[in-house]
Amino acid sequence: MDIIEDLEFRELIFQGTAEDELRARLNAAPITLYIGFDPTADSLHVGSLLPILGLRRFQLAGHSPIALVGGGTGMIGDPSGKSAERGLNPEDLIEEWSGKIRHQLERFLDFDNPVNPARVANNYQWLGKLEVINFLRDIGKYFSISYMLSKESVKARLETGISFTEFTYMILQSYDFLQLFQDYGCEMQAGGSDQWGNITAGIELIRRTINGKAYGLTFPLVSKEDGTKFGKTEAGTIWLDAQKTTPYQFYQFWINTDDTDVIRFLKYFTFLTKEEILGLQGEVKNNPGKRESQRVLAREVTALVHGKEAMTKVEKTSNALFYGKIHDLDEDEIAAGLADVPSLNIEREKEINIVDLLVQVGASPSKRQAREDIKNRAVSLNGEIMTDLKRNPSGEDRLFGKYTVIRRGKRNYFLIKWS
Ligand code: 383
Repeated sequence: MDIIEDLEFRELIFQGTAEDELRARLNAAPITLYIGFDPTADSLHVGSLLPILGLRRFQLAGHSPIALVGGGTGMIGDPSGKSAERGLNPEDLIEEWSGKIRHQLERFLDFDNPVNPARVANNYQWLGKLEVINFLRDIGKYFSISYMLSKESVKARLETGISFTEFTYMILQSYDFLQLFQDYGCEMQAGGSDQWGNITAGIELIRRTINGKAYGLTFPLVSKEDGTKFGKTEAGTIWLDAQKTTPYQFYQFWINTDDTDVIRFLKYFTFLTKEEILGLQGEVKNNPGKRESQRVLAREVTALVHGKEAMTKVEKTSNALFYGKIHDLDEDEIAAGLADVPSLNIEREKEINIVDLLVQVGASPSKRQAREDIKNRAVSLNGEIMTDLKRNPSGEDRLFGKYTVIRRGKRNYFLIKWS
C-alpha cells in the first residue's frame, strides 16, 4: 500500500518536509519513524488518538514505529500551542504517568511482528543523563537564538512570557530525534501540526551535527465544523482510560458526531477502506436521519480503544436505551448506560407518588406538568408507558431490586436508585 496515498485520501497530511523526497524515500524501503507523547496527565485523550493511529497506519504499511514517552521532556513542558507557562509536576508523578501512557500506547501497536515490530522508548533514559556543561557545549552551540525566536511556539509567547526552561524545550526534542536517528535508525518524526517547529529543529540538528538526512510529517489538529473544541463535552475531556471515560461515554461521544464531521472522522479515526468510507458518505447524503455513519464510527473507534467485547456491550446498551428496551439490559448495563443521567437516591421503605417522583428527579418542572406528561403518555417506567397518576412505584418497579428507570419523551432518562 502507498502510505502517502492513503494518508492523502484521509486528509491526514498537514505538512511534510521535502515532500517529494519523502514520498520517494517511503516508496523505496521501509522507514523507522517516531511520535512523542509527554506524560502531562495519567492518561492520553482522544486528541492523541489521531497521531497514535498514524503510527499504526505506518506499521500496517510495513514501516517501523517508535512510540516515545516523554519522561524527560514531560519534566520541562512544551510551549507549543500553549498560551501560558505551565507549572512543573512532581517527578514521581511524571514517572507514574509515563508508565500508564506507555501501556496505553502499547495497545495500538504490534510488538511481536517479526518484520517491522513496534518499539517504545522513554527519553528520560538519555535526557536524564545530560549534564549542563556538556549540554551547552555539545548541543546548545547548534541553536542560534534568532532561529529559536523565529519558532511559532516561542514567538507566540514573547509578549505573555516564557521561561528559559520552556524556551529550551525544542532543543531537548531535537536531541531526542538525533538520539533515535543514531541509535534506532529513525529517519522520520511525525506529530500534530503544533509540533512542526520542534520537528524541523530536530531535522536541522541531525543535519548540522552528523550531516544526516531526516524527514518530518505533521497531521492536522482535529477541528469541528461548528468551531467548538474537539475532544471535550460538557462532562469534560474524553480520555482513553476506561476508568476516566467509561466505554459507554466514549461510544456516546462518537455517536454524537455531527453529519458535517462524520466522514472526515471516519477517515481520521478508523481503518475502514476508501470504498467503505465513500459508501457511508453516500449514506449521510441520502439517509441523514439514519445516522449509520455515526454508528459505524462509534463502533470502530470504541473497538480500537476498548476492545471488541466492550464495544459490543456498549452498543447493545446504547441501542436498548435508544429504543427504550430497558428489560434487555442487565444490572451493570443499566448502571453504565445511565451513569450520566440525573438520578435520585431514595430509601427502600419510602412511599412516594409518581408525580412527586418526576418532579424530584427533575423529569418534570412542576407537579402540574408531571400530570400532563403522564396523561400525554410521555412517561415510561422501566420501558413501559405509565398512565396511572396514583401510582407509588413499589418493589416490583425496581429492576434488580434497586433501579427504576424513568423516561420522559423520546430521549430523556432519569434513574431512581433505591437504597
Ligand atoms: C516529546 C519528545 C519528543 C517528541 C515529542 C514530544 C512530545 C511533544 C508534545 N506532544 C503533545 C503531547 O505530548 O508536546 N513535544 O501532548 C501531542 N502529541 C501528539 C501530537 C499532538 C501533540 O502527543 O499534536 C497531539 O498528540 O503530536 O500536541 O522527542
